[in-house]
Amino acid sequence: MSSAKPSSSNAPSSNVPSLRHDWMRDEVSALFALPFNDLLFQAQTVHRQHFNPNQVQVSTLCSIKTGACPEDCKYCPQSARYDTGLEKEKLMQVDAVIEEAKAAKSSGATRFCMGAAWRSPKNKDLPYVVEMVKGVKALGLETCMTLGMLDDKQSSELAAAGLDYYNHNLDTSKEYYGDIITTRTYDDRLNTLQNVRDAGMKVCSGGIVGMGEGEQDRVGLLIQLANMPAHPESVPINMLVRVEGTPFEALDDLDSFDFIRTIAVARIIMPKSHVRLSAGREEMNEQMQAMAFFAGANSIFYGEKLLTTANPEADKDKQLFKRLGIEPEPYSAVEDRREGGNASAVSNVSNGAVEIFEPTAKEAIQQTAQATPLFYNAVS
Ligand code: SAM
Ligand code: DTB
Ligand code: SF4
Repeated sequence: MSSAKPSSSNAPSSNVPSLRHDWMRDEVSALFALPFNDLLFQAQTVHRQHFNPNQVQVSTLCSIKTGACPEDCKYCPQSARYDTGLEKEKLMQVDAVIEEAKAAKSSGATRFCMGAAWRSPKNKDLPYVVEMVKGVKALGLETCMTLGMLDDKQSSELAAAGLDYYNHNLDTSKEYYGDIITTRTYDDRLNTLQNVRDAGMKVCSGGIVGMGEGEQDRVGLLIQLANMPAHPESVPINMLVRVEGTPFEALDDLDSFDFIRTIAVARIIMPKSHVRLSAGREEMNEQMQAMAFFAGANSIFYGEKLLTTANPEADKDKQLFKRLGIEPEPYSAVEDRREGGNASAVSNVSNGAVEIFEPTAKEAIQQTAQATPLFYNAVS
């Protein structure tokens, strides 16, 4: 096994297949149908060609505007159409958001994701949101927002403010979408993703597993994402959080292996994207989370709350990372991963051959200690 560091060379590797954007349904279905061990082995092999397998990117969520959303997404506790007992809240003050971001940074997050229960932002709200982006970015955090649908002007304004990522999930396949949401279309979603790309922001887009969809809907979702002209840099895979009062409160348990398979297939067909083990971790035991990391998940939401529902306690995640020898991904490692960017900075290229990246324990400790001391110190 090599202990080579990631090369800073720009030389392309002859052994790493180039990214594909022409995945066929049959091919992706065949990945889902692989024996579980074969699928995980393939996913882990691909993962090691592009990422340090022992690093996981750490993001913290903040709900900047909660509840009373006019949309009818059947999974969502924030829709005004369902009685979920949620207290609605107006748009947070900019200062309060910055305080939350400071706290997230000091507990080890490198990205701060701000979410609003809007169909789309109103132009009167945009100046406040822009100030939030600027303030959070000034703290040295990556910024992400999820505010609903954006037009081209709003996208450009957010990009100009310095917003790094925009989260906008496709949620499921085009075919199943109408069974989940009727107040907007799949094409509305795709249009916003196009506006985000055109404005030069990085795309965070994924979906939810466990909404009663079939395997072909998971295939359809992942093909939709992978066949975009550029893969989303971040692909959140959420396990449905069944919230009382929503139409999906009593759906059946999801088969854990189907969830892990979805992560593994996402890893294989979008090899350079961060795949996020997103909502639903509160319901997962540590073994399942470890399996998700093995399948190629390399990002999490960190902190006791997602937007309105529970997430594992920060200390629990620190302990889990420690037990698995996982370190938070340093901020520097998450830069410039866009397709066409310096992609080989994250794979290990030596004389055209791919080496599997496996840092020595000492290297791993040094990297982490430099990157996110607060996260690391708290568990040492
Ligand atoms: N309103 C904006 C929108 O829908 O794009 C942004 C906020 S919305 C809550 C962000 C994402 O959270 C949704 O696209 C969905 O994928 C995810 N989500 C919402 N409720 C969920 C639940 N109960 N379980 C899992 N994921 C959920
Ligand atoms: C994403 O894919 N999942 C996050 C984030 N993007 C915005 C949201 C999960 C929400 C889970 C339900 C809640 O806490 O309200
Ligand atoms: Fe509104 Fe977003 Fe929830 Fe849909 S997912 S109801 S758009 S907050």
